[in-house]
Amino acid sequence: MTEHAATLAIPFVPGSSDVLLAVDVQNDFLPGGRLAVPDGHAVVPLINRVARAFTNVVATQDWHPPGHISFASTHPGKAPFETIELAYGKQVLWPDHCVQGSPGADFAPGLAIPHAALVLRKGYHPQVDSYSTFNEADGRPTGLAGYLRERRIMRVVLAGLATDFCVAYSAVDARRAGFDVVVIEDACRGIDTAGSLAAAWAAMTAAGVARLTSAEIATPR
Ligand code: VGL
Ligand code: ZN
Repeated sequence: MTEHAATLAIPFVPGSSDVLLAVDVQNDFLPGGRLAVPDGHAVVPLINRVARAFTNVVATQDWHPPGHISFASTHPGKAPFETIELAYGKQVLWPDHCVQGSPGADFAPGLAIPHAALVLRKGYHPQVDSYSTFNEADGRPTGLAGYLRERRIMRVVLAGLATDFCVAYSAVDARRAGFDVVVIEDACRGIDTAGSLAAAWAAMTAAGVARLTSAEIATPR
C-alpha cells in the first residue's frame, strides 16, 4: 500500500469529523514505569494542549490480564525484548505491564482530557496482543472503527505512546479502515527495540499517514 498523504492546511484546525486518539498515556509507559518509554512523560502537556482543539477525543489503555501472552514472564526461559513466534505471527516479549486494574495501567496523573468520550481498552484477551486500537494481533476488530464511523468521523489524529508500537499499528490500521490519518510527531515517543522506530515510520509513510507537529495545530484561547 503506497499512497500519498494529503497535504494539510497549516494551522490545522480540527473539526467535527476529526478525532484525537490519545494512545496509551499510562503510568507503566512513563519513566519509572514497568515498560518505560524514554521521555514518555513529555507527551502529556502536548496532548493536554492540543486536545483542547478537539471536540472528539478518544483515549486508549493497554489492558492486559495477569499472565498475558505478551509478557516474557509467561514464557519460561524468555527475557523481555526477545521475540517468539505465535499463531498470529512474531510477538515481542515485554516486561509485565498495564495489568488490568493495577496503578501502572492508570492514565498518567497529569493527563487532562476530561472531555474524552470513549476510553478504549485493548490487549485484554489472554492469548492475543493488541498494539493497534483498531485490530488485535489476530486481526479481529476492537470495534473502534465502527464507533468512529457511526460518529461520522473521517480523520484520526494520533498522539501518545509508543510511537513504534501502539501509535504506529493504530495509524496503519486506521488507514486500512478507510480513515485519513495524521500523527502528531512531537506528541509521541518510541521504545525503539531492534530498529522498530525506523520501521514504524516507514510503514506509516507507506500507508499514507500524514505528520504534523503540535505547534501546527490551532489551539483555542
Ligand atoms: C505498547 C508494547 C507493549 C504500546 C503496548 O502501547 O505501544 N507497546 N504493549
Ligand atoms: Zn502491552
